[in-house]
Amino acid sequence: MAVDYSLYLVTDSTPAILGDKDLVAVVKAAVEGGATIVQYRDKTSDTAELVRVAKQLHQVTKPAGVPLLINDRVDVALAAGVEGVHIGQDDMDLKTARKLLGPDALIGVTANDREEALEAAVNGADYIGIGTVYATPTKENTKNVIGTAGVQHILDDLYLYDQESVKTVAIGGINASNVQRVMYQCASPDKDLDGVAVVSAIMASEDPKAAAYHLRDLLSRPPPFASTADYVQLSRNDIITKVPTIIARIASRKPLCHNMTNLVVQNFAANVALAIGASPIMSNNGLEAGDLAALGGSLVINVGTTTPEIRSNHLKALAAYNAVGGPVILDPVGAGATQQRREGVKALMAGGYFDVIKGNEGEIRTVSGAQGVKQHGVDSGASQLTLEDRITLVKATAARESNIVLMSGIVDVISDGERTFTISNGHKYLGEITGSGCTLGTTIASVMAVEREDKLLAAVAGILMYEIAAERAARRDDVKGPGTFVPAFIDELYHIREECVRGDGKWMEAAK
Ligand code: 3NM
Ligand code: MG
Repeated sequence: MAVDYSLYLVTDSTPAILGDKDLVAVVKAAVEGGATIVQYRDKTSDTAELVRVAKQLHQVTKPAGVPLLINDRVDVALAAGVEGVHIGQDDMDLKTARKLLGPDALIGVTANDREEALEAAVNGADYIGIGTVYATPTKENTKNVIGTAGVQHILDDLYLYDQESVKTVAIGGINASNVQRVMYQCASPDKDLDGVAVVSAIMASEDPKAAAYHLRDLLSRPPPFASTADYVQLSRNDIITKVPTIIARIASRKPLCHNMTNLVVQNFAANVALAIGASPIMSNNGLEAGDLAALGGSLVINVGTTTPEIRSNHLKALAAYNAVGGPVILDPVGAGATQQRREGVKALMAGGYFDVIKGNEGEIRTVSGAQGVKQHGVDSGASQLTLEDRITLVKATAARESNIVLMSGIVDVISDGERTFTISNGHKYLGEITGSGCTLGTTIASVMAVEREDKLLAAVAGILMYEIAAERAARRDDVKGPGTFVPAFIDELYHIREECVRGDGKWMEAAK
């Protein structure tokens, strides 16, 4: 019998989660709402009580065709005659459990890393519960928070070692706010996740039926921010012909470009947005982000001068834009410079989806998880990687996050995990003024608001407009250095926009 793992309910009888609700009634409601498999998890009751409750639960799950599994206890599963067990790394070993329960029983195993997952798969587990995805108060002593990247890594390995037939669910901190993103970002190119396991998202709900129904509904479709277009190859010629049309669209649609940016560049970023034809709003209030996201624009989150309070605003805004699929760019300024920044960037990436993550070499290395990246301030500093290594890192990080990663530098590297480009435009004056990285984010976000089909093309368009404008400004006779460069740069962004509106795309010939 094929088992549907999509919404896996793990029960919890502790007052902190169950409250004064009745366990059997909650499971009944959850099954009515659409839970597809249930695990009875009770770490404290006596054996007799476990068997008694398991039988009651089975009377609820069995008529619905929903398998019931018992956590840890093979003896209880046998006594209650349920469909199987779920065993952790400290419980009875899988082979013995299989011997006792027989070939038809469902047996699942918890795995934290690739070794545990592969061992479970090789020894015949029906499914693997992979976690802990996100830190959760529901389970004490979780060993490792592995994030969606960790889950994806395990799925990669299961495929690589010919274990793709084992089913997988992710567990830990999954709820309605992140379930679609978890499914989207955990998927590896060759093996998808089969479902999610939740405790508190259903067990702690006042209306478990509605909670389960809502989760099932969310699981039935991709997140609003998922790429809809299939990857199309983009030749240099495609880019040259498409970019001016896309940029002309900014001027005609005047998309809202919402910047939650640092104290240093507020004014400059607003001027850049205006110059390219977007409509800037510089709001750091997360509570109004829902209203702003509804206007159909895009969001830049720049952590240049962030604090814990600002971060909570960032997280609110991120959720609001994710909910409607509005493009969001993360600028992890100085990500590796301090412990606060490293943790802050982690919290943001765990808290929502970024369509684009843009940063310099040190920042992107930190985002990718490299340890001990030396970053003294927010400046880029000298490159420590070869171009080849930068390309490999950017591509792998984009594939891992299922998004777009841009590593800026003398040569910019940008990838969506499948398609990778290098761009060599720009001018050294961009490194001599403040806010050039931040306002590149503003520019890319503005383009992304009007080019929703191909996000990579949108980001490339933003970079080219920005960097070619810088080249043109630096060449002007009236530009003597960084000070005179700034107003000339804003002028040239404006001129390029006007040329695009006139249908004149000759400026794109400078693209390198
Ligand atoms: N196992 P919630 S995390 C039962 O990592 C369990 O193996 C985990 O609870 C693991 O959905 C967890 O409320 C609790 O976050 C998940
Ligand atoms: Mg256990």
